[in-house]
Amino acid sequence: MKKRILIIGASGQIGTELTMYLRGIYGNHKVIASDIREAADEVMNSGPFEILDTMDYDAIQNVVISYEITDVYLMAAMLSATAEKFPMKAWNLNMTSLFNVLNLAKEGKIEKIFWPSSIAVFGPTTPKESTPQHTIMEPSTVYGISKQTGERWCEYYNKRYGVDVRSIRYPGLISYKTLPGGGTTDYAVDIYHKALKHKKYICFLNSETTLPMMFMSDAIRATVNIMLAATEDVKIRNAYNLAAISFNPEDITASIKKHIPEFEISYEPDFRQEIADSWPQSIDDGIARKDWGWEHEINLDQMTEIMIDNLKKDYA
Ligand code: AKB
Repeated sequence: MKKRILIIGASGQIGTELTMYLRGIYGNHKVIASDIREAADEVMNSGPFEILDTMDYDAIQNVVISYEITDVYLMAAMLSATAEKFPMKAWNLNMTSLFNVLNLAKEGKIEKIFWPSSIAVFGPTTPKESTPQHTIMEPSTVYGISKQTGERWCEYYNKRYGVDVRSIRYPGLISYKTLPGGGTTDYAVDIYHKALKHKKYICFLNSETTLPMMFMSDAIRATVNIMLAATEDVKIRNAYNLAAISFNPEDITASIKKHIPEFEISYEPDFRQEIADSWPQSIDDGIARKDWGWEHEINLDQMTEIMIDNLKKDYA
């Protein structure tokens, strides 16, 4: 099967690990990494890399044609906290990049798209516990509005033009390889670095802020599995709810203390508290489990062990 993949946003938190995972499946030269800036060494040194601005339709089209790309994973986006500071920039980036790849598919230049949505599509009026797939969606953040609008356009391009676009609503993602940037859930990565480095962490969310989260290996498997699923099994063409674990800063602190007993957390909530308070605490992902067999693997304590094992050498 002729498959050639372009990852846009390969320098980011998800893009870095997704590139390496896909290169492991399809071969290094079948997976073209791209970003507006250079990526991690393992990405740069293991296969093709292109500097690419996701806002530039012609530049994306040139890469698609010259490498005979079939599938695009569009991972470039401005996340929730940064988007509140730069609303128009976030809207332009998040929407233009999506239209660029949707239109390439509409014109028959690529076959399949993965585009990430987020739990940010939900808002303060959404049921907070076990948030259903189909429910009230009144996002109150710039990022959430862009993701919800993006979902509507994905479904529209699928129904109207037959574009094979697939999407999931990522919860907060935790990884040790690349730092996240500009998200509200980023504390759950930063806390491990600070626990190892200073044995202390000042959290920008309060102790009771429970949010849906997931370890990166689960998120990467979900991403690749929805792209591998038979077309008829991907019944939802806006974005699937996806869940693994839910925890608050107190829960993650207790988990870290099992390895670093002297670790201490204190709280100084900032503007990100309001964003977090508008999001669900847990997600019902039963439809993703039924339609294309989604299953998560990593729980909170397992995640803590993996994070600490992999980061401790950086702070020894
Ligand atoms: C963010 O915090 O903005 C992201 C997200 C939940 O989509 N991690």
